[in-house]
Amino acid sequence: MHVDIALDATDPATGRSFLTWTPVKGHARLTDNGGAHAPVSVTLQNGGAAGGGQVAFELHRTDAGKPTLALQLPIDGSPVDFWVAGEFQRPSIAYGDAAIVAVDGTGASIGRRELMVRIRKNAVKLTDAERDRFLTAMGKLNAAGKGPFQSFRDTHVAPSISEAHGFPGFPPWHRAYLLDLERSLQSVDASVTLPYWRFDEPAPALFAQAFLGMPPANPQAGNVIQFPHGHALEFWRTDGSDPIERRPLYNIANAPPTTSGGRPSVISQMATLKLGTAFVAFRRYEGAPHGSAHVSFQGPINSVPTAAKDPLFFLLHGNVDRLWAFWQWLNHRHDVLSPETYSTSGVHWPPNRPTGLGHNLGDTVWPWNQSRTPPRPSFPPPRGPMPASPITAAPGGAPRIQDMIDYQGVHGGQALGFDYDDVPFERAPGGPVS
Ligand SMILES: [Cu+2]
Repeated sequence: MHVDIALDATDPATGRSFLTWTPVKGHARLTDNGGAHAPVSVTLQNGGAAGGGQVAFELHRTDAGKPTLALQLPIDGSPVDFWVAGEFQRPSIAYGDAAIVAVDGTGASIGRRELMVRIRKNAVKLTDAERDRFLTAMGKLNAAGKGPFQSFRDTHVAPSISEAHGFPGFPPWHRAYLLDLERSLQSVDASVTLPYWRFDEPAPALFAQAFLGMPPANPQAGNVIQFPHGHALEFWRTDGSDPIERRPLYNIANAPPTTSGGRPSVISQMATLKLGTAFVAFRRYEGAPHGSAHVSFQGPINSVPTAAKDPLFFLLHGNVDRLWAFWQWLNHRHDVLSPETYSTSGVHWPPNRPTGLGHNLGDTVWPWNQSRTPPRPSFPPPRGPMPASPITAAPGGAPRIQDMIDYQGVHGGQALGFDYDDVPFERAPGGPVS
C-alpha cells in the first residue's frame, strides 16, 4: 500500500515543497491500494527530524491546525484534500528537516513528503549554517559587483525616493523590494530566507566578523568592513568598486539609543506598535524607529540614495517590514479596503506627484511595473517584473500597492510566500475556509 502526498506549495522543477505559517492545500491519494475493497484509513502526521520544522493539519483553512489528521482514502486513487501549514514557532533550519508521513492503522509508514517550513528569522537566532547560506547567496547575487545585486542597488536611488519614501507607499513599496530580493536569493539557494535585524535589541552576533562585520577599531583607518579571508562578502562591490563601509555610532553590545538629542530615535518594538491602531498613525514609524536606525551608522546606509549599497539595509528593512506585519496581526489590518489598514487621506503630495502615483491602492509599484512615464524615473527600470515564485502565483509580475498588504491571504487569495518567526497567521473572522 502506498500514499502519495502532494502539496500546492511545491516547486515543479525540483519537487521541493516550502511552507510558511499560512495554510496551503495538500492532496493525499492511494497509488497502491494493496487490494483493499473499502476506503483506507490513514493518518497524516509529522515525520521530520528532531529539532526540525513541524506542520499542522486540518480539513479546512484555519489557524488552528492539529499535529495529526485522519483521512479516508478511496481505493480508486482519487485524491482527498486537506490543509497544512508550518506549526507556529517551529520553523525548519534546513530543507527536509520537516516531513509529512502517512501511516496506516498499524502505524506503518505508507507515504512521505519532505519539505521545509521556510520562515524569515531574527538574524541573531540563525544557526551558523543558516547564516552562511544567506551570506553565500548574497555574495553570489553580488558577484564582486558584476551580479544582479547592482540592479537592486540601482532601484533605491534619488529619482525613486518619492515613489518609496515619505508617503503611504513606504511600507508596501519596501515589502515588494524585499520580496524581489528574497526570491532572487532563493533562485540561488531555495532554502534561504531574508533575516531581519531587530534594531531595538542588542545584536552583536550580526556585527561579528562571520556575519556583517565591523570596520577597523581605529576610526583613522576608515570605515571599510574587514571581512576574514573566505567570507562570502569579502569581494562585495557596488557602483563599480565600492566595498562595504559602515561604522556604528553606538556600542553594538547594546541596541541603538531610543532617544537622540531629546527626540525619539530607535524606539522599541512595543513603542512602535503603540504608534496607533490606524495606518495613518502607524506609518509614522518611517521616521522613528526606521530612519533613526539608518542614521545609527556612518556610511552609505545613513542616506536614502546610497543606503542599499550595504547588505545591512535589507536586514534593517526586514525588521521594518516585520514591524508592519506584527502591527497588522495585532490590529487585524489585512482588509485592503479599510482605511484603518491603508490610507492616503490627509497626505500632501509633492508638486511633481499631484496624484500620489505609486501610493494609491490600485497603483502598480515601480520598477516592477516597468513604467518610464513621469513621475516615474526616466531611466530604464533597474529590475524586471517581480520574479515568479515556484510556490505561489501571488503577487504577479506587476504588483499593485494593494497586493502587498494582505501578504498571508488572511482574507483569501494566495499568500506572498513568506512569514516572520514571531508573526502568526490568523484567519479573519468570516474569512474563507476553503
Ligand atoms: Cu530604509
